[in-house]
Amino acid sequence: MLNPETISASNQAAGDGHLRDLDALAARLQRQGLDWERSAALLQAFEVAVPSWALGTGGTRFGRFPGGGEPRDIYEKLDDIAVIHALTRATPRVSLHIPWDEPDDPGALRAHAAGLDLGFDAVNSNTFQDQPGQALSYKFGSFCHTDPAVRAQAVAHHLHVIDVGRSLGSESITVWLADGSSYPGQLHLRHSFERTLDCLRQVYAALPPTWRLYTEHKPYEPAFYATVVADWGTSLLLARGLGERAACLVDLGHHLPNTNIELVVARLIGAGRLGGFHFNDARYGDDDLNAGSVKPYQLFLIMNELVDALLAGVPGFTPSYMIDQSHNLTDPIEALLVTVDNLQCAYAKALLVDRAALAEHQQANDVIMAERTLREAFDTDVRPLVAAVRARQGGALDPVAAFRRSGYRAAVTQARAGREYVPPQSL
Ligand code: PSV
Ligand code: MN
Repeated sequence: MLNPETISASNQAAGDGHLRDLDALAARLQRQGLDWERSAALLQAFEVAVPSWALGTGGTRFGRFPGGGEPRDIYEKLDDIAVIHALTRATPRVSLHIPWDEPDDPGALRAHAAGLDLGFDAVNSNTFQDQPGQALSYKFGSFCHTDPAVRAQAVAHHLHVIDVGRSLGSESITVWLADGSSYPGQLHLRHSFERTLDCLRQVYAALPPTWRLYTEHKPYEPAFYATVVADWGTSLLLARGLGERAACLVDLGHHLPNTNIELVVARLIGAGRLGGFHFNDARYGDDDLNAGSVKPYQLFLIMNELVDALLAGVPGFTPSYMIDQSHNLTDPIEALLVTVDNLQCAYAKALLVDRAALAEHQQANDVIMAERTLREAFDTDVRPLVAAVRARQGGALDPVAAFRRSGYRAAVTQARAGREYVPPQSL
């Protein structure tokens, strides 16, 4: 665990400069007539779940370069997530991958998490790989498979994931399917979708009453010709075919180049089916880089849709925010700290959009002023506000600085020596 005194020492070191920056920002927002305290309160409510698979160094199919002190089991992963939560006060939940991080004793894991002030978000199933001892292979798909026995095995896996999630206190399951075909003719395009929907219906029927089911679309990889759940339209068809507690999960890396993701988000909100996010960023495809690192304006525009829906009170708008990243070159804890900060900054900027002015400019077809209203918020340096909101809750003004000051990585590098981190097979 992180020594809380490290955070206060780090905050003290940054204190003077921070207060001057904060005063300047507060004065500017006041001049603009923006409600600073309201934005701060909404920003404070912003939480994002950390994926259990992001704490060890990731890799590509070409190799992996491990770092020191990688967590060797799910307990140690939770310890690392607790550090991220202590520093940011924004990551109180963990999204677990089954079977990568399947607990031997879910009750014990839940207690360990509670002791760290953590809970569990969506559980993630995995029918995109074969596991040791598995009776039937997913080589040619899971829910879309032509063999009913494979489909039954995949459904049984999902019921098991729900069971594990239930004992951990999760309330949702995310289903990402690698199902699809790599060559024309390999799969019957309509029938493979129908088989997938049929399996999902069986999973949906087994959902506990308070649970939600999210389907996550992805255009290609590993299926290169036709993925069954390739896009948000298919994901929406599935959600509508299942029932009210099914919704669509948007992974920011799962779009073809130039896709207008904020428009996808707006459509799903409009349809009442935006389930949640896997935040990350990408230059080429499913790069799994830190959210906001490559396309910060896109992230802001997505947050703008979310804040717009929140403030408008769109019925049924309760998206789950999660991260899905792979940290190949950086310390995973530091990368996640940077990510959370980037998400908070983008969200804070979206909260500062003058929505009344924007609506007026849109109504008047004043393109210049409408765009300028968005840019005004995007160009505001909100870092002092974000830091202040974190520090108010006992977090760090500068989480990466506080983490480095804590010596945590060096300590776990010693403590975790001897037994190696076993990475999940890379995707
Ligand atoms: C698939 O690329 C994905 O985005 C899904 O969310 C998986 O669960 C995750 O990555 C695993 O790395
Ligand atoms: Mn994902």
